[in-house]
Amino acid sequence: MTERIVVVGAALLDGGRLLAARRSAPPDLAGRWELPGGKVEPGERPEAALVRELREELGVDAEPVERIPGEWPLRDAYVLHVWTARLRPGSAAPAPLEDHDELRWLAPAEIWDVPWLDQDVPAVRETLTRLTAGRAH
Ligand code: DCM
Repeated sequence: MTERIVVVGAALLDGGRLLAARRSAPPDLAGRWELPGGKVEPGERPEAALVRELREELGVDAEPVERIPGEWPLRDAYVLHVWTARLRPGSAAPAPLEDHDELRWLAPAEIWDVPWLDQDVPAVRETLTRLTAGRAH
């Protein structure tokens, strides 16, 4: 059986806005926007992977809040899981340190202003539902 590799993505929320990150690589994904994150390493808990990836990619100190129900297939054996997350007090502001060349905090009315990766769209839609219901901040 092919091993399934989980990629964790973060719906990072602050003040009712969602962080979107524009990929700079690889060429077929560059220019599209995603929920930042990356691959869970062998033996690593997904929540720990999320915190690690956000530190590496954005320089922030974040904490996972809750899993968005569902999973979405990526290329090969990868599958995307998404958590909402927030910045811990005292965290630096996010910066595009690797993988991304632009970041935007999107208010609910702006969520669809950027071309998201297709596979991220269902999780973004679910996050928007939570934001507008006032259940995630
Ligand atoms: N990926 C994705 N959506 C995300 C995060 C990652 O589709 N929100 C994909 C892009 C890569 C793979 O997962 O094909 C691994 O991501 P990375 O290169 O960031 O480790």
